[in-house]
Amino acid sequence: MKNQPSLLRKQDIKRYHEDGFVVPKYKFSGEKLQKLRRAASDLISHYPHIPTEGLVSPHIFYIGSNRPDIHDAFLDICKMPELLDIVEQLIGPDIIIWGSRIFSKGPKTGRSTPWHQDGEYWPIRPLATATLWIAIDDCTEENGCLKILSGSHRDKILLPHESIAGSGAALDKEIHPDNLDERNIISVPLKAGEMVIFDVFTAHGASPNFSDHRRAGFAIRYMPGTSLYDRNMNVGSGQDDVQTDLSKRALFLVRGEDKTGRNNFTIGHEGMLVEVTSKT
Ligand SMILES: O=C(O)CCC(=O)C(=O)O
Repeated sequence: MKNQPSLLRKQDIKRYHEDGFVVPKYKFSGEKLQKLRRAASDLISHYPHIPTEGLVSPHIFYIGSNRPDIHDAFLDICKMPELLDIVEQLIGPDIIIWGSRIFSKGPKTGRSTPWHQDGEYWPIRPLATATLWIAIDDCTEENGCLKILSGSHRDKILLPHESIAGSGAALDKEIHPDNLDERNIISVPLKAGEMVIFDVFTAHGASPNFSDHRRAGFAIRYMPGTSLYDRNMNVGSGQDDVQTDLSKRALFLVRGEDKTGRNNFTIGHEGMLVEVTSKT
């Protein structure tokens, strides 16, 4: 992993651990950014019935699709050594890709992402994951860039979440505003190709897209091989409108080993059923 251009500096690693997130110097440009943009626009145009804030784990083949190439392109991106080098510095040498998602919010129509901690939704114990979120478009305050509650990961506790099912937001639960200290909220505007990495306990959200410009990002979920993806935990999809079965999610061991010896790497690799229950 020596001399990779993406390596985080000492102060970046410190920032991630202290604040719960970091924007690295490394960014996608040229062919890599083109590849991500092409894959995202192919995905969005090939699945017009799926709400664009909820294109779940496109790195896994969608059952019934005739475009495996789109899903392969996303898997290639998730496995890029530059990204794995960054993640290794934060979660250690044993790395499992277990999820990803395109969050694309159309001009004037893109929905809010309620304040939440990802750990509230995920069947991983001990809870651990670094999400690497890559901007596909320029993300600004106006089009709904990510907002992060700095330091909210530190105690490794999940704040109470309330159901907002049926509200039309991109997720179905939110942290009550009383639990969010506004002084610690930081907006994270990014240029296309830039990225932010945040911890599974870091509270975050985003406003609706009020602008004339799309705001799309690709989130990749990397968990350490010291955690178990627990297929017996009964968790919902976290969304009103798109359902997938998290107990059948495919896992990809991309570096090191499964230290738990209990993660299952065969389930789900034939493809994933993505069901749209309503379009809000
Ligand atoms: O892109 C967004 O609006 C939300 C992203 C998010 O919640 C996540 O990646 O966990």
